[in-house]
Amino acid sequence: MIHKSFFKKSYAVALAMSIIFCASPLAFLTSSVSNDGSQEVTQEDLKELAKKIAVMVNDTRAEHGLEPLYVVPYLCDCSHVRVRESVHKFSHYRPTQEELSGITSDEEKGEWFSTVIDSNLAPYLSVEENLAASEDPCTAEEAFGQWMSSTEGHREAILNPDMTHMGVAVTYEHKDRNSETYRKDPYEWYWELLIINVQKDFYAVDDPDNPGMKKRVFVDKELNGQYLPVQYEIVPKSTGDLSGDGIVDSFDYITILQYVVYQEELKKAQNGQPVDETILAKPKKLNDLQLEAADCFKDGTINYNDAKALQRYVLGEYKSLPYVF
Ligand SMILES: [Ca+2]
Repeated sequence: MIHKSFFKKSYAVALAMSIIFCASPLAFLTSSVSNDGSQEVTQEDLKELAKKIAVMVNDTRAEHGLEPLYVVPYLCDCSHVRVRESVHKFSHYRPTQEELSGITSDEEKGEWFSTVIDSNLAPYLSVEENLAASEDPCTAEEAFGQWMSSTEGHREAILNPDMTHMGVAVTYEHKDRNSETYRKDPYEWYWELLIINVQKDFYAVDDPDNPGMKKRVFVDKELNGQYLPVQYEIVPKSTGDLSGDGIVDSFDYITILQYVVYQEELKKAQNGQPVDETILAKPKKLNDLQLEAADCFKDGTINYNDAKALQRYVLGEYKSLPYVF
């Protein structure tokens, strides 16, 4: 039995807070503004903004040749807790009970933000937090742009190649324009991005170089409910069209083949059989729609037969997909 403490836990805390000053039209909300400046901001509006941030994170990572981060519902909940805390105390230290009840805030008092994550639910090796507060109005593009042009670790957190999963939350807190609070701190929009590097799963497999011996191989861990954010998603136009360009061709075949090869290798690892570690090191990620499109026999499983069916379709042997016997 290999002990978990094999991994050293580090808090790569991006002390990454930024204050954003924005002044562009509020084009992204369908909400109304009332006389006192307060807005009807719905949970849907806030979720939409959070999604935009998640998509921008992955678009930016893709531009830099990095793997996308999965969004995890649990991490989004953690992020939501943190973004609400930020309204009371804009800091990577969490507000104390006193501070939450409005008593003066001490910047360096309280627990680290990382305590918001239960490491049993999201076993992380490192965690980073980007915070932003902005005046009204502000768009997701501006909030994100501010992080990317920051020199205080925000950009590094987003472009950290080791990171694997994220949670995002946005909140709006109306402040009375005549209040002392508003004069001191005119921020009404708060943005929070949690990025973690999840500890990999490992399996003991037969070591072909040392007969009778086992060796450890590592594979990416899946967190409950994880998904690639929607606007990042490829939307297949038909069964077999994994790339979403409306054509079923050899590129789609290669994509499904890579996916199947990875899955087969993963199965071998789980069964303790010798594996090709170079394959396990690069998981092929498909979104739910792609998985549906990859199921060429519509039998609920995806394996070499589906890859073969797709190939036969590309070669003209099968006239249509899904293939019906
Ligand atoms: Ca295609």
